[in-house]
Amino acid sequence: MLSLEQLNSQFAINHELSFKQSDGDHIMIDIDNQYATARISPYGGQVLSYQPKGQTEDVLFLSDKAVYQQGKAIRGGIPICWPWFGDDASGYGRPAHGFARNIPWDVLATTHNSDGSTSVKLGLTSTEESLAIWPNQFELILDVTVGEQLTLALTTKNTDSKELTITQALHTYLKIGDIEQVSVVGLDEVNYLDKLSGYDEKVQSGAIRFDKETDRVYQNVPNTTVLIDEVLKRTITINSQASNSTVIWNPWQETCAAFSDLNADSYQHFLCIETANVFDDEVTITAGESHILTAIFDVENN
Ligand code: TA6
Repeated sequence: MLSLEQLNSQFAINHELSFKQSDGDHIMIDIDNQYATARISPYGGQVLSYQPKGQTEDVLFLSDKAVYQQGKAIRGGIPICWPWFGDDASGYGRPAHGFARNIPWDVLATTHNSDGSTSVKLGLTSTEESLAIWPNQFELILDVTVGEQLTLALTTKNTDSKELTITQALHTYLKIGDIEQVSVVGLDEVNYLDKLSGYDEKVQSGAIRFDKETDRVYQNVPNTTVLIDEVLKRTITINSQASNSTVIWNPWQETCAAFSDLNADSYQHFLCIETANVFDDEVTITAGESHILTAIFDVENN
C-alpha cells in the first residue's frame, strides 16, 4: 500500500479528490465535486459515504461505532461481499461474506470526468494468502463514479486456467429516517427465501414494510428497486445490471443489540438493500472471462 503522500502525489485531483488519514489505521479517499461529496475506503474497496449536494442526509448509513482495523469489516456504506455471500459453506472457518471487504485494495486510477463527475478505480488480485483459502486466480476491479448518481461496477476477471464460481453482494446500507416509515417497491410477486424461517420460499405481496427483523433473499429480481422514505422525504432508486438476487435486511432491535459496532437504535436508521447474486444465483466464469455487477443509485426529494 502506498503512503498518504505517495497516494496524494499520484492520484489526488485538485479541489476534487484527496487522500486523508482517518480513524484507526485506514487511509480514506474524500471527494467533493459539483454534484456530491463522498468517502471511499481503499481498505475493503468500500464506499462509506455519498451525499448529493441537494440532500441534507447521507444516502448511506455508516455506524459511528464502526471499527477501522485490519481484518475487520467496516459497518456501513457498501461492503463488498466476495467471493462468497453469507457464512463460509466450506466449514474451513473462513470469514462470513468472503475476504474482499477485510483487506486493502490498490488504488489504480482517479479521474475527473468531462461531465464533472469523479471516478475511482480500485483493484484486488489473488495472492498466496487468498489462494490458500480460495484456490482461484482472479482480478477484482471496483469502478466507482460519484456524480448526480452513484455508480458502482464490480468486475470479476477469471485470470485462472479453470472456471470459477462466486456468489457476491454490494451490501448497501441505506440511511433512512425511521424503519417503520419506509417502504420498498419493485419486488411485488417476486419469490424470496426467508432466512428467518429456514429459508422457506415465499412470494412478496405488494410493497415491503418493516415491523420486525427482516432477512430475505429475493430471486430472479427485476433491475429496479425503489426505497421510499416518508421521514427524509426522498426516494432512492437502485438500478442494477447482472444481478439476479436482492437481499433485504434489517436486524430489528434484538439482533441489532448483539452487534458491538452498532448502536442499540441503529436498526431504526438503516435498511440494507443488497445488489447481489447469491445461493442459486451463483455466477460461474470461464477461464479468461469476466462478469460485471453494477448498481446505480439515484436520489430524488419527494
Ligand atoms: O445480508 C444480510 C446478512 O447476511 C445478515 O444475515 C447479517 O448477517 C448481515 O448480512 C450482516 O453480516 P456481517 O457479516 O456484515 O455482520
